[in-house]
Amino acid sequence: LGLGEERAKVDRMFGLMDQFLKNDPITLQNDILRHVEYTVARSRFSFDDFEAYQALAHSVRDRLIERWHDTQVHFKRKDPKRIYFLSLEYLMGRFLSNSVINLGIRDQYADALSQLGFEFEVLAEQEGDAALGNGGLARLSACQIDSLATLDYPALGYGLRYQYGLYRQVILDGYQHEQPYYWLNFGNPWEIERIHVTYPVKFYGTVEEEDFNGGKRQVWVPKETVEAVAYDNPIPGYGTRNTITLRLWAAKPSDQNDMESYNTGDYIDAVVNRRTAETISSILYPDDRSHQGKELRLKQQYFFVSASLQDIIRRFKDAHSNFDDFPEKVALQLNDTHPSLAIVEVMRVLIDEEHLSWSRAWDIVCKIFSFTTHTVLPEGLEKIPVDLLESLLPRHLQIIYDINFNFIEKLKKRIGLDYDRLSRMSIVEEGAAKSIRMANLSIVCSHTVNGVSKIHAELLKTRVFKDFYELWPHKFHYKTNGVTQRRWIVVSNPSLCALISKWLGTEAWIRNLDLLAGLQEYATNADLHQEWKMVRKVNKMRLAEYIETMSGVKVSVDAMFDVQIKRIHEYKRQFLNILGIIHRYDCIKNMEKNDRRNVVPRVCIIGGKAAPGYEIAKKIIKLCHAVAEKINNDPDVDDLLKLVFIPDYNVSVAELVIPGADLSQHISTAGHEASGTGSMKFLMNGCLLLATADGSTIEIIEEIGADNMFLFGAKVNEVPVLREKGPALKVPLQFARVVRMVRNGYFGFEDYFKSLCDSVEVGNDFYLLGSDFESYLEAQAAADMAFVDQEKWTQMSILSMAGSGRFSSDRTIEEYAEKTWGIEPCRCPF
Ligand code: F58
Repeated sequence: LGLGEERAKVDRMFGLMDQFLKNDPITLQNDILRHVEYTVARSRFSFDDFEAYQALAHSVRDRLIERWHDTQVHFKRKDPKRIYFLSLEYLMGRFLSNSVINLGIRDQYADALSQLGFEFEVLAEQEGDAALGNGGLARLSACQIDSLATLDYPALGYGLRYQYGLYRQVILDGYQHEQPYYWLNFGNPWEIERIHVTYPVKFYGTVEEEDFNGGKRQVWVPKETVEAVAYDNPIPGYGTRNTITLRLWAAKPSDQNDMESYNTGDYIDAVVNRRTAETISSILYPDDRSHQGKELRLKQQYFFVSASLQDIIRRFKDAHSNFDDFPEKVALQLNDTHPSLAIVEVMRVLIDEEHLSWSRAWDIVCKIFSFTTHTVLPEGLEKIPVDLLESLLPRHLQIIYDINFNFIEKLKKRIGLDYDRLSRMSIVEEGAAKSIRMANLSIVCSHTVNGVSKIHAELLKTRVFKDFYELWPHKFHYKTNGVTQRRWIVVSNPSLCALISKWLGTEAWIRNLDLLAGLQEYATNADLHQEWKMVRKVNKMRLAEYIETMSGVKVSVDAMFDVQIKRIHEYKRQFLNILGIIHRYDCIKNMEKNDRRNVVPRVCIIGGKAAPGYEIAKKIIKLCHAVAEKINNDPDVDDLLKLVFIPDYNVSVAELVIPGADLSQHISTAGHEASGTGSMKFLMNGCLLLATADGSTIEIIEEIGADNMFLFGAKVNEVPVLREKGPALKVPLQFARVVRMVRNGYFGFEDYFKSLCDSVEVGNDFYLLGSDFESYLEAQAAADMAFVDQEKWTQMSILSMAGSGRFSSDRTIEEYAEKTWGIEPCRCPF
């Protein structure tokens, strides 16, 4: 469009804005009641909280849809280069509060509801979490999608619409049990089913050779087809009209399979078989530790990749006819290796379906993919057994072999016949069970490999992907993770949000977190201190109430709330935390009554899920309960020490716990946590950190200074040296004592805890709990000392929050956009 025409069109749209939904209390109330009556189909004179929530959600959704349509129309007209974010996991949590806050209509809704006799907060509690992921990687995707929308980037997130989200953790007698989380049971008002956006996804079959243009070519003759149906979740940005799409695919049976079945006449079997198609997108793999060489998992990955790419290519072809333009319009981000079959699928589509030459297709592939890895451990890297791939995706296996052949041939020319190195770098791992190394495939075919923190990038370059770094140093980068302040302050801590805006005199920090630094100058201001403590106290009271409801334990809000919430893992060292608590308990027990007056009261809070098959992690949960049982019922310690385990930790539990924490623990063995993002959420809520120099903590130290946190433990480079020492490693007496208490049955269940105790015995203590124990206790003692001086503590707390600006996912996404994806904002004009 010419400039004049553009202007005219925008003016006309402005004129039409009269027709957009209004946000005054009367309109909102009418809308909610209309949805009660016509969408929820309840009488508007009689409906309960859940029905009110459903109606409320639908009225918010209407407003989301308006903006979402405008955004899609705008993107289509502008045709900018888009970023397609491919992730098999998203931990979105609840949508309601986040949506109304990003739309800027939370207060209007709260008013409208109160006039109807409902409280916004109470209705918000009715919503179940969208838990379509395991841990940090999945929550990071959710934060990044919020930033992509807020910063007006032309982005689309793709994922899978699992019917069973992350399992529910139920604790019985202190043991974890997993219950299926069929989260769609109560309907999902936040998604829009696109029955007309469907694509066939094919599996199995054979590769045949056929004549083509006077030569030969390979064609895949697949055997089974499943239909992918799009479910769109509008994601609103904050302070912008832009509302982008999170498109999740669900598997449905395809009519294309049915001809044969009818011929056999076995109608019932045919219909029953159709249902197996749906299993592809039915369940989220619950392991956050290792990759499973299972057929269903591979099917999920390809189903996701194939549907997303058909969608992306269709959109490209709507406006372009030459694939050489593809890299100008499309950037594909691989969130870990889980979607990396996309690389192979693009090659297949371009060569087999679009009839491009190998070299043209390869040229395109090398320009469009960027890959981010979220792990440190070589054993965390995904491998797919060749025999699985051969039966499910035979043509893809051929293409992988061809990519590898070309790569190895080139590599030989660069490095000569160093067979050890060649075999380490090969995409194909030879051996009894041949497999495909998905990380190697991703590195070879991506233009950029990103780590998620500074130290992570160092470890990638010097250890995990050393060979590749030496070959292609230019490919390796890092973008330190961040989290969205919209969810982690504005939604979850409204009173802190109001305080920050008041003291900064602006709400601009919600889109530019660096502005928090403006609070540094008030770090010793007495008025701010008073307001700060009030806010913190209210949040602690809310958390104390929750603890009492969940565990029956009454806790004092004057105690220090000390929190460790994250997936349970040996490397995250929840066991170290529990052994520290046992030590504290033991010390109190052995004190003179008078001395107990000097003890700083603590409420230790632990929460997190263990992967269903991860025995040691499950034992850690049981130990936590066994120790809690003893301590919480011991009149000797009374309010000086309490231990509570918060069951079924998820995003909405985190929203409640984080604002109420005084101290939080991020205590992985150095060199194991790629980044860690929980620490950033605590930091921006003014919680102090007790941490090892691992992952993003190292950069947090750069921002807020070591004086404002409690650091301990071996450094990354010391860890291998300590491990080398093996049985000669020095371990403090207190450590041996507390482990012995567990081993000897002081907390009961000695047989059950035996293997847990064995895992930290000298010579066996891979995660170095013993050698870090002394400095851990020192850091804990320093935290106690600081807590006694409440003014000092408050100052540290303000400085923590004020120094958290760098850890906004907005900063991370801007770095990706500029340095990796080459995309520009594309803002809706009104
Ligand atoms: C996490 N990885 C990292 N993986 O552990 C954490 O340090 C980092 O902050 C976060 O990513 C975001 O970058 C992680 O959560 C998984 O959950 C995988 C899921 C699939 C199986 C293997 C683990």
